[in-house]
Amino acid sequence: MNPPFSKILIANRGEIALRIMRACRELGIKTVAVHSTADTYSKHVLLADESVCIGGPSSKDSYLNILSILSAADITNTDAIHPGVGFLSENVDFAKMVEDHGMTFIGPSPYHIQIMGDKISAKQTMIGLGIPVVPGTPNGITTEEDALAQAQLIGYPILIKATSGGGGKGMKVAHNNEELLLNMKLARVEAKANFGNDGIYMERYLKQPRHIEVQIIADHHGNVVCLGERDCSLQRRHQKVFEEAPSPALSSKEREALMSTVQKAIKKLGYRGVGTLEFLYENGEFFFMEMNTRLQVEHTITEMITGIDLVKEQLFVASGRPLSFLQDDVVIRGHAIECRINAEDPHNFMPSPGKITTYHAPGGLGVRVDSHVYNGYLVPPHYDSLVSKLITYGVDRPEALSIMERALREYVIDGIKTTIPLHQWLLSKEDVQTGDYTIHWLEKNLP
Ligand code: MV4
Repeated sequence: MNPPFSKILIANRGEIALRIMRACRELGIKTVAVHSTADTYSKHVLLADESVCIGGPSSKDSYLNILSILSAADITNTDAIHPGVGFLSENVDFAKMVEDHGMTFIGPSPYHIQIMGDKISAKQTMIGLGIPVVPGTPNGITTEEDALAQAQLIGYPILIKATSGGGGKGMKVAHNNEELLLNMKLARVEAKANFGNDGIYMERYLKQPRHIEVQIIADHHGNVVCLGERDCSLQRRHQKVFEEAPSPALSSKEREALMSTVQKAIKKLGYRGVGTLEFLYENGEFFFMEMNTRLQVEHTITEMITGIDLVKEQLFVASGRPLSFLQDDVVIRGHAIECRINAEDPHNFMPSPGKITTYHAPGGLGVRVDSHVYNGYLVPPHYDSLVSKLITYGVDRPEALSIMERALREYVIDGIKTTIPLHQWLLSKEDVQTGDYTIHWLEKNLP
């Protein structure tokens, strides 16, 4: 098969840059790494065919520096840019500029990134497509009178969210009118400070939901395939810690209904590329919250249970090639778990950058380690602290869990503190072993 591109630039760093590079190598695509001065000895730079230093350690000087990245793509003559996760991956202006420069942006159209970037237009779009959403204000809230009137319709408790938000920033709960008026002001200030936009909206606050997200992939020919769900409820301060697929909370009937609804909706949307729909799930009901228009860190567990290489397929669809499989070809088999291992103190979550003095990764059947670190690697202090994704796959959930316990025990990362002990503690808890947890479990149960 001909490679979908000759050469692509990967506008990212760390494990995800390496993950994308691996798919490129297997497909015969040449790779260009860009890096900051803090990442000169990073594995994604060492393994790329070419590399360009694009700026100083701070992300805004390098991985967020659009002009430097476009210049690097220009001088290396690349066909396409893969934005990875985070950084510029959901930046409409970047996607447009890449295309204006005659290259392919490996992601959805700027139009779809834009619609989903605004949480109100995302919800309205989903309502129009027949997806159930969290009950709330159909538009942003304007005046205090407007807010009070809409709050009566929704009913307390209410959650105030930022229109341009995501990641939980600027969210405030209100239990009554007084709290609503006060928290509206605070939410606006926080939204303005974080997103440069003080738009806010309200939703009914769900008290004990799970976070369940659905993976889709679509090509330029109208084919949309849903690849099942992931349960990402175990989070701390809106940072995912432990993810699993499929969700232990869903029956196969619920899963099939959800997948079919999502598949039909995304087909109507005319979306292309990979994407994830985030839902809250409570008492047997799903409520759409947000859509991520990019590859996600936890895409790996979907790959394990479907056998589909999401990055290769993402490259194929970006090049215009039709998907090589249809919905009926997708078989969800077995169970996969991902533990995110961060360079952090497992007790207080303080970052722990520094030199890795000893490194031994686990292996064996059912173990996958996606990591850019190695013996002697210096974890820089400037970026997020993810150092490794430890993924296990088993025929069923108990097997995936037991392989994870064994793999965590084998894993040696010395010289820095890591969250390996946190995961060992997590796996020892009965609620985790039985799958009985909501989005609040981790923060409530941390020692
Ligand atoms: C909610 C919610 C309860 N009710 N919306 C947090 C991040 C942002 N993307 C949405 N979030 C939430 N939205 C309603 N109407 C609870 C959360 C939430 C949460 C969601 C997923 C995973 C972890 C969470 C932790 C705290 C709050």
